[in-house]
Amino acid sequence: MKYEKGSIRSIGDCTVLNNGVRMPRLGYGVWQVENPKELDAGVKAAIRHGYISIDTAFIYGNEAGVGKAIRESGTPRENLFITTKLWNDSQRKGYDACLKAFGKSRKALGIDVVDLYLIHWPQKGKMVEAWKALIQLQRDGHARAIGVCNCQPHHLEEIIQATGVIPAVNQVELHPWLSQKPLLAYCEKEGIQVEAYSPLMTGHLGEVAELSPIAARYGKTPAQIVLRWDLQNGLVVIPKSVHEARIVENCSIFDFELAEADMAALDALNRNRRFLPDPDTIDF
Ligand code: 1BO
Repeated sequence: MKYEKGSIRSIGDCTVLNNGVRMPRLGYGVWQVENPKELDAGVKAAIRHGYISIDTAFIYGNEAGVGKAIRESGTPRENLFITTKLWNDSQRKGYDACLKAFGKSRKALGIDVVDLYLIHWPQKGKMVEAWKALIQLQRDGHARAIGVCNCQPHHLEEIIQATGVIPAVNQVELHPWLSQKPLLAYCEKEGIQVEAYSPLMTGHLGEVAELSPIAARYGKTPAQIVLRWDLQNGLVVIPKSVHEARIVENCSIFDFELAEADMAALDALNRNRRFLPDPDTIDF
């Protein structure tokens, strides 16, 4: 999706997925938030500061905590956008196990309908059956939108060719050192929304020296520059932090716009460097 100058001005701004569902462009990610008190405080702070979208997964072990925090937040469920993900062992066990795994996640979250359900990692030879299960979940009204994570074009081709159903979202590791431009071009052509996880490079952002002068010129932090770069690249992005000040910092990105030259400068930082495993060589 091409960025239109002047667009994306508020935390409530959404992208429209390929099935018409609206998904907030900024979300709050809870990967590695294992401490229940930090999770509770983090989710509630995020909602208090205007985040609408919360991204969890079965494997994070915190779906129940997310569910509790959103119920206690006072924000009506229908005003929030909740994503969770199918873990690999269920995918490997096949179609019925995938349906069962979804039931478990939904129960843990304590919600009837999941806004977005994603296959967490491609598992060789197993993804088509899992994708069929997700299609059924969506047809039955249990998930408003369905998608995948960590997919390269060949993974996407496999499930699209087998089912004719195009994922709404592909959530991938994406940051200045891994800009995934060929994947973005493929997804744009197919109408798949790309969602960036680990946008702040799992704590390595400070190593990107080029960001500081750009941040100083805008009166922003390097993290805010990167998150704004994601938005202007047409991405959905889900930064994580358990610190309220950081949660606020990460959503204070709607009052400025990166110039084209700065977008290009960030695009040029790519090193094809992953901090997470390569989906084509994972062994879990
Ligand atoms: C193993 C989990 C990676 C981020 O979702």
